[in-house]
Amino acid sequence: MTGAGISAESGVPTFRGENGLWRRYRAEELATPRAFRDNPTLVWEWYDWRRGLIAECEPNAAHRALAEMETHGEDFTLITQNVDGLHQRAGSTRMLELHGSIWRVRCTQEGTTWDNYEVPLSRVPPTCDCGGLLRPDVVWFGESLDPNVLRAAYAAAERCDLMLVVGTSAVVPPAASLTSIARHAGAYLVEVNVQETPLSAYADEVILGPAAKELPSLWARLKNSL
Ligand code: BJW
Repeated sequence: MTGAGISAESGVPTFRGENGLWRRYRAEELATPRAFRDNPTLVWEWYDWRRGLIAECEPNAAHRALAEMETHGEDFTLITQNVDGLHQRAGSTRMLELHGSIWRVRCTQEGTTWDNYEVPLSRVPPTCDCGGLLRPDVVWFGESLDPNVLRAAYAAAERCDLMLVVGTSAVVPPAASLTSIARHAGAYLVEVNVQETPLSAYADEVILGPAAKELPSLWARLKNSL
């Protein structure tokens, strides 16, 4: 399971901590249905800016290590909280995007979704052919996750032998609960993070260091034992 920290070395800011500011704003201020209702232009300007920033970033060695891992395991699932699309660009396919994708839009009238890679957007806020306002197809604070995606993530957590938890502060529900589900089901839990988190106390191993360095060396060790 991955969080924003895995993309930090690609140049994508994380959400929390010292560098957790996205252009003057905190995610809690703009990643909400209320912020969108009050000022869709401001929210879209923020997303347009983030899309531009992410478009300039490349997947790093940690994304690539996970993409390689999936080609070796019989039952491998990559659960990511990230919306940046860097895992796919590194080659991952067996993945669940818990919080959606910044590269998908959803019509607020019709509920239809489609990919949109336009950077910068030609019109802010963007609208659908039906006239409805479009929104980013991401999960904002207080919104529900896609039940199918969440169900698949719970199932993967319940049956896993090994869970790697990489670059997440492990504080946002329900993603944070997946680690305890895996642990109670008997999985071996390894955390990779530059600092300790609430998860560290009950992880079987905590590897303190940057993901782009630690994950490839962990994978090299695992691969040798396969
Ligand atoms: C490195 C590193 C390096 C740095 N190497 N490590 C009312 C309240 C609550 C829930 C509901 C509600 N009404 C309805 C609900 C429903 C509920 C739900 O779905 N329930 C199901 C069971 C059906 N919905 C939710 O639970 C929503 N959650 C929610 O509202 O929570 C409230 C809450 C928040 C916090 C605390 C307590 C309560 C769904 C979650 C929606 C999350 N959305 C966001 C925005 C996505 C869209 C966007 O990006 O624009 O998702 S918030 C933000 O946090 C983003 C992230 O995916 C998520 C997690 O953050 P992450 O990835 O952990 O990043 P950081 O920055 O926190 O941490 C980075 C870590 O990396 C740090 O530890 C660093 O040390 C480390 N790091 N560099 C390794 N180089």
